[in-house]
Amino acid sequence: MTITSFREQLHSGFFSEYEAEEVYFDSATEHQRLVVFKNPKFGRMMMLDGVTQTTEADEFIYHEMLAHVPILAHGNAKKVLIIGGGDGGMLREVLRHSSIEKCTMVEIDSSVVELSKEYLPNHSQGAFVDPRTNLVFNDGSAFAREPDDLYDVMIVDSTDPIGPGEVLFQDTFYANTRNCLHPDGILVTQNGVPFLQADELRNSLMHLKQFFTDVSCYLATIPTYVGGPMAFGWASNSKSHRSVDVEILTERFAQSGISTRYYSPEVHKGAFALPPYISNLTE
Ligand code: AG3
Repeated sequence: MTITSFREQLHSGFFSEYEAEEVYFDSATEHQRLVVFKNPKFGRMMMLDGVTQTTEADEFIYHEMLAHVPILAHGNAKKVLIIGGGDGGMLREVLRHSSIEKCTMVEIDSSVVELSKEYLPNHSQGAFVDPRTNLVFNDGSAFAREPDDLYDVMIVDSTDPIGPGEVLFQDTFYANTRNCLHPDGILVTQNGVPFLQADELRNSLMHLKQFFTDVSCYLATIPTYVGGPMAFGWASNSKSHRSVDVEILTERFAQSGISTRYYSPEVHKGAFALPPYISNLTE
């Protein structure tokens, strides 16, 4: 009996390979090769151009940490902008805050949204039909040049800097993120696994420092983004957002009424503690 499997192609020199009990979709979209299959450990999972994007089992870690950390650090966010995020998991977590009045999501590949609705419905859990959702199909870098509004929090839920996601790691895009944000807004970005992708983080933060006064990163460990903790870029012109006390976060979190499986005010604070091999990349 042959076992079907998919091998991740992200890093050179070693590979993660996932057994596929069932393959739901495997074809090229207008922008990339998209695969959805079921793995015995991680449940349904999606790969784009040979890179694991999201799995049913561990998506909560990534989505909770990219949504709740900036929203609760801000404390008064009403409008959130997501760049990418086609599976709808980020939209779901953002909209769990009843204080959010509008969430714009800008996805380049409409097939990712359509196929995620069909095969990964637990990611969006109805978020696409929430009246607060403003779904735009466009290139995130083009949108950031002329945004429709000013946002309190901007979340870059992108692929890695290869293929369609590459422009989202470049200087022009980072400069334009300021067009999208209120002066006290917060930008967070998916910035790879620094143990294996050190240059990616170093470059992103270096660019961001030209445009924001407070730039750093925070961490979370997501099992299928292999190689150690993942780094999320953090940029703001308001230093106080990164140093909010745990007591205040606890109050805001309780107020939100949200229950989480990874995020907690203590985890939020701790996520900004960086081991030297990572803090060196932020200097
Ligand atoms: N997109 C981020 C995938 C990054 C994978 N990178 C890596 N393993 N270095 C996730 C989309 C979820 N909404």
